[in-house]
Amino acid sequence: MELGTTLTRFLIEQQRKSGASGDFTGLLSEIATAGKIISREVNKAGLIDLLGYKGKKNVHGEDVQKLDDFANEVFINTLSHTGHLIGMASEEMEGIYQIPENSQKGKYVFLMDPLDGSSNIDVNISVGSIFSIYRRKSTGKQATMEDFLQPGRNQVCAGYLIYGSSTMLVYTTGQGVHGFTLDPSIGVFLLSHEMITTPSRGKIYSINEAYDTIWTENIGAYIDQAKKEKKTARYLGSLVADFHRNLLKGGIFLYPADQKNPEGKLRLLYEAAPLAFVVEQAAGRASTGHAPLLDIKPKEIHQRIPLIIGSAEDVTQAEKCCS
Ligand code: AHM
Ligand code: MG
Repeated sequence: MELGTTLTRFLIEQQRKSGASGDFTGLLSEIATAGKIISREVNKAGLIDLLGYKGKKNVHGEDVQKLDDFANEVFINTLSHTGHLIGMASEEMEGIYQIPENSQKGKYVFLMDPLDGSSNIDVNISVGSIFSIYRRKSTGKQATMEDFLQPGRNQVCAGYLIYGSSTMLVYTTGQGVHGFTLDPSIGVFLLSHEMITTPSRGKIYSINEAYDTIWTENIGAYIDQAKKEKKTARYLGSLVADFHRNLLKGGIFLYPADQKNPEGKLRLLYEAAPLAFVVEQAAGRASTGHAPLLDIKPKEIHQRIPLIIGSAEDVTQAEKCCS
């Protein structure tokens, strides 16, 4: 479709072509709305001392929410009334959020990391929101754990918003990966990247090398190979930004297990699985080092997992160092 097409028109066209019910059109439109609201607040974060964030008081002496709590609430308020969801889960909430009694319910569950990398906001580094949608398994009046504890392979939609030098929405419903850039002058997402494919081999490796003495896998062997191949290191410590750059340019991102975090640091359901679905749809790969990430059946909603993700050949090479 023509670059510059609005997200709304793109979604309607996709719905028409696939004969779908319109659930995703509704959900993705509201995800885009949430993204615009969060983007607006993230952009104001430089005024931190004036407006006061992070649970502090603002200049008017009012309590102000942390931005990640704010983002969480924005997604809940925006999506819980769409009629498409039965429940939600978030990195910011301990348990499941049930769609309220008085709201219409639907057949999907929504999972999110509402504001990943939020410690980077104060220093003006890009951050993002990651989301994932599954069809529910249970049939009762409320969502159950079973609805959320599904392998990533069952995702029906996943993506992220990146709040960077521009704000972008990148998503997949299993028919390729599409990217939209927010035109702030009209407040509309426009198609900027249709059918993203990631190079099969990249120049970039992204890892927090400060932990090399405590990695539990032989990731060091892979990093040595990467250096011999004259790859270059890029690591922001903001997953969405590191992932997005590597997706477009080609590269590999690794957050392995270490002695401090024997399961790794990143969350399977809110971070790893959604990005794994995106990367596979873009012809890349995602792995735990031992198994395809999307095959992992979660045991609990906040489970952590080691993540190796990016260009297909690079991920395969890194996996060999774990075997
Ligand atoms: P968060 O969910 O507390 O924001 O932490 C996740 C972030 C990711 O964005 C990033 O990839 C990772 O933590 C960086 O961790 P480290 O500082 O250990 O390298
Ligand atoms: Mg996070």
